[in-house]
Amino acid sequence: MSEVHVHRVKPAWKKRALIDSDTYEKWHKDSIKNPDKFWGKHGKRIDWFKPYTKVKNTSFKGKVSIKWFEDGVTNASYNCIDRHLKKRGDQTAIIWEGDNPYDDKKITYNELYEHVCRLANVLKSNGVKKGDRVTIYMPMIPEAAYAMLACARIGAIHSVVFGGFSPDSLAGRIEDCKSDFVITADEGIRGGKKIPLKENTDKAIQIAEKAGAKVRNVLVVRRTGSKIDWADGRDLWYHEEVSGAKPDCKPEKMKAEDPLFILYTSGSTGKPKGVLHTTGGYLVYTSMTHQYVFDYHDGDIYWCTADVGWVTGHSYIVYGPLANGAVTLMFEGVPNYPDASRFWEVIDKHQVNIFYTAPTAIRALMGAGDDHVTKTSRKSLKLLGTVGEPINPEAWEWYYNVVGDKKVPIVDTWWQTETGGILITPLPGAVDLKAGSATKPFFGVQPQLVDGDGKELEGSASGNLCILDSWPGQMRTVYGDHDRFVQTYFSTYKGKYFTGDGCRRDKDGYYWITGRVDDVLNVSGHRMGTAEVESALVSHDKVSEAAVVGYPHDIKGQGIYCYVTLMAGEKGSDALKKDLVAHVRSEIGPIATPDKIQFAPSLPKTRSGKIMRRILRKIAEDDYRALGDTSTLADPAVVEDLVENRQNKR
Ligand code: 6R9
Repeated sequence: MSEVHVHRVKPAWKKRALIDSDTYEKWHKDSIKNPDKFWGKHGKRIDWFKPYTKVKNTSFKGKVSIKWFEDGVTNASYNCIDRHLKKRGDQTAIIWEGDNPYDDKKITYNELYEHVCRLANVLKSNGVKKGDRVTIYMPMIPEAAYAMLACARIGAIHSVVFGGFSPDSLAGRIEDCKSDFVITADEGIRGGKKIPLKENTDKAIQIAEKAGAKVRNVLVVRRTGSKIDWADGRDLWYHEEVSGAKPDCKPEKMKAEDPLFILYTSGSTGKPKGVLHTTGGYLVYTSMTHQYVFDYHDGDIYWCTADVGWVTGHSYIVYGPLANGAVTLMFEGVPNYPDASRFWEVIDKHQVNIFYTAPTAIRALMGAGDDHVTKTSRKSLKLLGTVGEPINPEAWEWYYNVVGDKKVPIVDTWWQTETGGILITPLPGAVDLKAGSATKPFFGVQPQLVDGDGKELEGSASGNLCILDSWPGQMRTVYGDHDRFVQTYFSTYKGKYFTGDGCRRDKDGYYWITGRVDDVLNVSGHRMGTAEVESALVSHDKVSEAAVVGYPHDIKGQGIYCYVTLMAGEKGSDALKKDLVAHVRSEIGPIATPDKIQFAPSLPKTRSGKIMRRILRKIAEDDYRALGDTSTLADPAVVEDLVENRQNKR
């Protein structure tokens, strides 16, 4: 193993930091010893219409039940907007930077209030009630944030679907949560390319309605002004509706455990799960992590480059920052448009202090050459962050040395859609950094490493990462399927939350996430089940069977490698490969684009018919000399053909 590079906390970071190392140690200890007392105190960081008297009521055993602040009453939209108006009504809440570098605008908290209230009234007047599910399929424009907050304001549950998902994927999500109201835009625009969101929505509704769903209204933001089809009576123009709506709307009284949103995410089996987050605990946890992890000070300009279609956008573009009265930057575009300097130019343009992005973007920009970075100033930067996948030490050092000019700390934040907020991360004034390590648990978080049998591993060790007890931001259930929640997260290691990640703990107690140990791929930080890609492939006429595995990819982290067995009589060809790639893109979306397709006469299986993925992974990695025990294969000869025709020959 290469030598680990330690970056000690610099005096300048310590000076600015909200939390020093003694405070970190003390608070962490207190939070574990007496969670009721710790969170009872920190729960007050948000405003409550009715204060809670109960704090923690959680169990990871049996039926699993997670409740925080359960008798408190609050509202997320109120906390993100109204409570700031007196002090910072005229302060910028959202800086919007368009895809086109000449396109930008600022929205103050007063303006945010009016936009959100008008939209909330539009939802209400069109029959959306507390508890209803509203699907949001939007580009990265302020209206996406207004839509989320308007739902929160009236107690509707939003389900944001990433704009890069296909009509089929959107349909599945509309069906699953029985959502009858969709908010979208005519088109999105990213990197100069248009994305037909309304057309996709029309197709999705057609698919969903065939399966018995019913969508009453589609509210359409005019983004590009291109011509779109229109369903009279169903489709509504956003600008027309809000212009006639009242600019005030009372926030609904929400119990702490009333649902705030559903966000679909991929697991190792079956269809994407509707991860359900609730109101009080989520807001306490996201606002607290946003403040302390990013060391957010009043007046800082904060930029998270994620899309609101992912959990990072929910927690660290919208809810966490706005609950803290922060200035949050929302970017419509991509890192390399018009060119690879874009991120750094936006940092200079808006004087960004805190910048949070994904390793895949860092690696891609590192590949574009240092000039793109060094020609910009970046003097405003005070902190850098990463999220989404393990960051390799080389990329970490480049981010530190070149982007941060060796001056600012990097927080490598490990967390998941399910965790709601950051669980393992350095605090910049408290924890020495090691390139490639997410370092230490946040307050209230108790990681544990276990072996395959669930036995606890102590000291420095590698194993499967579990979390022993609940924290306020944790998901509460899989929407409509609590058994699946229990089964997925609490049954592998009874009584513990299993993350699905592998992890190493070093002698200093630092955590190093090594990636998923289940059948979940992480491609450019996007989560995807191998099973989803397989079922997309198998839905093609000419495919009889498919097995999908990940392999190491320089930029994407993981690439998608597909083994495809064709129907009898079909022949593999480059044209068919292209067709299969197009098919998967249309079934799931461009994020699932296969990198390699190998036609396989048959797949290696055990005698009981299970595909031996271990072998397929090895072959995809071109590591076929170490296939291990193949004696349990039903037909060992299958492997020879696979090795012979492998697509990643070095
Ligand atoms: C927030 C988010 C979760 C999975 C997670 C892990 C990987 C996220 C990471 C990281 C190493 C980090 N992951 N952050 N791995 N270091 N700092 O990404 O949520 O889309 O649900 O993905 O991403 O494998 O289990 P989500």
